[in-house]
Amino acid sequence: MSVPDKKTSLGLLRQMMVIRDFEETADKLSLRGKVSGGMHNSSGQEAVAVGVLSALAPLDVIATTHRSHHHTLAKGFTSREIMAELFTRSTGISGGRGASMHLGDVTKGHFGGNGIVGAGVGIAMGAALGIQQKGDKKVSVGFIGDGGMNTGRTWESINMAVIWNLPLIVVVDNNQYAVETFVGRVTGGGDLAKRAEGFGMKAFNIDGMNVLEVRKYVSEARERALAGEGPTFINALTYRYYGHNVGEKGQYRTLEEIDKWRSTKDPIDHFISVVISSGYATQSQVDEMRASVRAEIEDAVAFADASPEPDISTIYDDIDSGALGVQL
Ligand SMILES: Cc1ncc(C[n+]2csc(CCOP(=O)(O)OP(=O)(O)O)c2C)c(N)n1
Ligand SMILES: [Mg+2]
Repeated sequence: MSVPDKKTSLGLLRQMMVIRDFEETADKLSLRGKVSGGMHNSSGQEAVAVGVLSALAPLDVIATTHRSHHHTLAKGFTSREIMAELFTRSTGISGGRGASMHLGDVTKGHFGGNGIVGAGVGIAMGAALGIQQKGDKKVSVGFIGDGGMNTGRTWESINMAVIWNLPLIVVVDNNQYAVETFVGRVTGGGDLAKRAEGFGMKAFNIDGMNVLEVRKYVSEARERALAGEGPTFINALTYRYYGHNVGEKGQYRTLEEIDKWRSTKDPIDHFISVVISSGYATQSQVDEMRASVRAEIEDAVAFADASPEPDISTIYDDIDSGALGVQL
């Protein structure tokens, strides 16, 4: 795997560190009641988010899931505006009206997270249809969890993307569990890429703990989509380090399993060794980077804490009353 230039590589590393620190900080704040409605921690899954988003152009579209802080940070939204949204403050990415599961900004190509398992691919497929009809030079990425792989809407959407040759990339952020259910127990045929191939699309099972591998497969998928060669399916194998949602006490996997993934496969540790062996940074420079990330997240928390709650008069902002057919 060829390593990108120094600036790009250090950017990838820093972005993964930002996600890890953001999540571990928000997790603790959630347990202290600061995060409205709880949250889903993506620690362990940084390479999927950063690999995908670093291969996209700024206005390419994403639609995501209930676990979306990492995708949203990697898309370029600030830790301040995302932390403020978790605190439901007016300075948040969704104006403080969405909280953790509804981060989004359609004007910047983020078609949102949502709490309906499997919905992200359908939303991204619709966006891809819009892109095709307008003739835009963009792609749409639908993130989905392994649990979402066994919902009907997902495959209906994939089928439409294939027959209409849409510029869609489906990325399975496959952390191997849907709440307490191991993916292998509920996935007929086992091999997700083969399943997608059966729908007539290019499909790959890849290492979702390796940021460069994710970036490479998504770059190639994007090139194909822009060349009019249609959708691609990418199943990125990764692992979540914490419970399904904050506070969950998992009894469905062993501590040894978690420790094995963390100690041998961690995406940040792995990429630090790549950056150091490429001569792009010394260990002490990596430590400095970590300290600057810590300062950034502390600043985000202070910003969120100091921000006001949204005014009640904004409650219907960003809701399309025409689409709902009602007067708001
Ligand atoms: C349609 C639907 N069914 C069930 C649920 C309840 N639910 C919430 S998260 C989840 C598991 C999702 O697992 P996965 O797709 O692997 O995503 P992950 O949580 O691992 O990121 C379930 C079943 C839901 N929110 N929506
Ligand atoms: Mg999962």
